[in-house]
Amino acid sequence: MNCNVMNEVIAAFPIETDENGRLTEQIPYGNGHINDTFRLCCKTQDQKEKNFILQRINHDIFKNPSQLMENVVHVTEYLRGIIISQGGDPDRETLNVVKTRDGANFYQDCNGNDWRVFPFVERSLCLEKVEDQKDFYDSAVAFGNFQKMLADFPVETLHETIVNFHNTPSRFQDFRKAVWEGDKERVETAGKEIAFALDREQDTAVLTNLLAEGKLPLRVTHNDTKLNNILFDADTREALCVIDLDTIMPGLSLYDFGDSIRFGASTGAEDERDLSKVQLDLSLFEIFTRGYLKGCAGSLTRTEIEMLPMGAKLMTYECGIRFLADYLTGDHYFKIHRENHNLDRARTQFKLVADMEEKWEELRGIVERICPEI
Ligand code: ADP
Ligand code: GN1
Ligand code: MG
Repeated sequence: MNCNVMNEVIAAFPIETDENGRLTEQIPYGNGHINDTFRLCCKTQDQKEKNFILQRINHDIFKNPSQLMENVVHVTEYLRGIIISQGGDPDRETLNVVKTRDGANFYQDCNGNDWRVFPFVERSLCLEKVEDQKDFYDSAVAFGNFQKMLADFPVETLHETIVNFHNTPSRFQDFRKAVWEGDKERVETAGKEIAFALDREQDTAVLTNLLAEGKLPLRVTHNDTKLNNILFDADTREALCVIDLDTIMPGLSLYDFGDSIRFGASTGAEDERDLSKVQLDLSLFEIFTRGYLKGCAGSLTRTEIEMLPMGAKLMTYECGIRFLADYLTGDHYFKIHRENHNLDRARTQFKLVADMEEKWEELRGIVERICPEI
């Protein structure tokens, strides 16, 4: 990053960089696959430390940053109101957008890149994997509660930041195109994985069909409920704040449930190369299910509950075909940090799908045990 551009960006926000306050450090931050994130450390006039998150919005992926930021501001202001009415702390329990000095939601630099700033949530932790089952349970309650808090949000005001984001049949078409048009050598290397994905075409429309038939309700959902998209309180270790709000859109509760399971209930990392380490942990599946139902506080319908295992399987499969399509077409979407990174990621997702298929009756049994009425 050109230092002058960074200075230009930082100067656009009311951050302590004037003659009295000063910016002490700017460091690349976090493990997101999409945006470029920095932590800005500042010293205020009275020598207090104040931190911010500065992010370059990935505009190859988010084509309309203005609409995206409108969603984020609208949702976070709405959540602020609810958190205040419930006696919570709105500076820690939701993201808050720092407007530019001109009052805009984001800043476009001289190269056409779009930047936004959030106050850094202090004394918080971000987990890349489940370290303690309670963390996973708490994250489930928080994601369920997040959906519950947005139940009456005016959904018609939300922009669709990525069209067909969790439309699995549409993702499947993109995947098939990537197989046709992708790098020949890579298509050959990934022959086994491609066959695995193509074999499961018939599953792809299960949820979208139920939605079209009116059997599943459309809700305001987060759509990217990885464990590292939630902050925990470093003192109490309780789930504190749902972050990464770029994909808040109308969706299915099963998308949020499923995406959390695919990431958090795996015994291995998303990019683990040793597939013998990757399985679905049934006790984590159970714990997350209990927490999510608690957070949703009775709002899920019978069909949604019945479909929880399918949500987990389809979100894992969908993520797998997205990683694989990106590998085949040259790694332009997800950030990679090593050769074949996206292929490794696709392999873990498919390993998990296969394991879920083997454990299918157990998954259904767990849901039935938790909700005997279905
Ligand atoms: P991406 O879309 O690239 O995943 P995120 O918005 O998830 O970007 O941010 C990347 C990481 O930065 C998060 O996983 C978290 O560790 C950290 N982070 C983001 N926002 C905040 C915040 N307001 N306070 C503290 N940490 C944050
Ligand atoms: C991306 O931004 P991040 O890293 O939280 C992706 C998700 C994928 C996830 C896989 C906007 O999430 O859809 O499930 O990677 N986000 C976008 O780890 O595509
Ligand atoms: Mg993220």
